[in-house]
Amino acid sequence: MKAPAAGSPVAPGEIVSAFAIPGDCVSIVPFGKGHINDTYLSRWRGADGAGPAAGYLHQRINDKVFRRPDQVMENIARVTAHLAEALRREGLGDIGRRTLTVVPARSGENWHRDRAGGWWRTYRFIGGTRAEDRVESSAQTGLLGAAIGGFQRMLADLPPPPLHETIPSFHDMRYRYRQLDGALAADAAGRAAGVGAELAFFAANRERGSALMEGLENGALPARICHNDAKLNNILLDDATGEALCVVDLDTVMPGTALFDFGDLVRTVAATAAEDETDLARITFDAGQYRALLAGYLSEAAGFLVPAEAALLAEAGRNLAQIMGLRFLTDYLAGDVYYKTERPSHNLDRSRNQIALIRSMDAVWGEINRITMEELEKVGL
Ligand code: ADP
Ligand code: GN1
Ligand code: MG
Repeated sequence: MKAPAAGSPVAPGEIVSAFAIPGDCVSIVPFGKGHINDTYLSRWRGADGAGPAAGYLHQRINDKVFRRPDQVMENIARVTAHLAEALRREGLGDIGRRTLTVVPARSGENWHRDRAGGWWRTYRFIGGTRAEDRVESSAQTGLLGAAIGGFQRMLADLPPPPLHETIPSFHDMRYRYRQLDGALAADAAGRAAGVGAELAFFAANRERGSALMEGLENGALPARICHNDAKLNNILLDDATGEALCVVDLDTVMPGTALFDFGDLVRTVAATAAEDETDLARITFDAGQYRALLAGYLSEAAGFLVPAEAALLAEAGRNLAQIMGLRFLTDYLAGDVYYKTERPSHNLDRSRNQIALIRSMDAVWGEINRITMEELEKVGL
């Protein structure tokens, strides 16, 4: 077989046999809407050809984003084993659908490198589920909060050593502002002239965005293992019940503040439109959803949150929306080098969307605080 040209990616069909999967591969198709990795679903039939074909999910890990994919996989192997053990202890059935299962490569590693140097991993595909960009019903919302609260709770006793920091300074607002400054100065895609209003918004809000990181740095907020990408479409919903079933996309599980995860949930679940909705009039903050989400989160997290964390719960959603808005704008200025995009304005649309959401939260800030106090009081915090 001819070696691929430098930089050209190896197709998934070529790597699936490197993983310890029984039977014959009958199909491979691109899958999902993640912004970072290349994801494929394969189907396999056993030797007798009987029964439904088993599914596996293969991902080419984005090694521009994750500089040490081996460390990412070391983290994920530890985290998934620990979660499976915790779920077993809690007597929950169907563990293989409630947490990811890594399928090792035949080499014994939990990753495989292709002949072009690409990094691959495989999970069991969790069938009968879907990932959504918008919450479907308020009945779902509390369970989404509980899924992330439970994820944090179950990982609180992960034994040492600490997890690798797979992306340094990931939610550090000041670092994200410096990246925006750099992208603006370079103006690599010649787009700076068109983003004056967005730059003005972020400049005006530069200071208030630092509360979470400052709390982590001065020790007021405890460092906990958290997901760090706890948005709605990283939680699989059960097709049969619509309930939150499994938290996926574990690449960024590492120490942070629990508020990063709650904030990511708030900006994606309590928003009335998807993250890339372009009709800004449709993007508002839904206070009822926020209350249900918070109540669900607290049903798991009230037992471990300290008062300093409780005091910043209301701030978390605004904060994470600000980080995302900044990062989308930075990538737009840089020429769409980080996130996957479907149109030239996609990152700008996403940034404007997050700004609209922050504005909508600001408009009901008093109500957000009141709801937060009421829900905290109910759980004695
Ligand atoms: P990215 O890092 O690019 O966002 P994800 O790990 O989030 O990639 O995977 C992309 C999508 O694939 C997820 O949003 C989810 O819809 C789906 N997915 C991920 N892992 C599984 C799995 N084991 N079973 C079923 N669906 C999955
Ligand atoms: C990326 O991989 P995905 O699509 O689940 C990003 C998150 C952003 C998110 C915005 C490693 O998440 O930080 O919040 O896009 N992940 C990484 O949708 O940068
Ligand atoms: Mg994802």
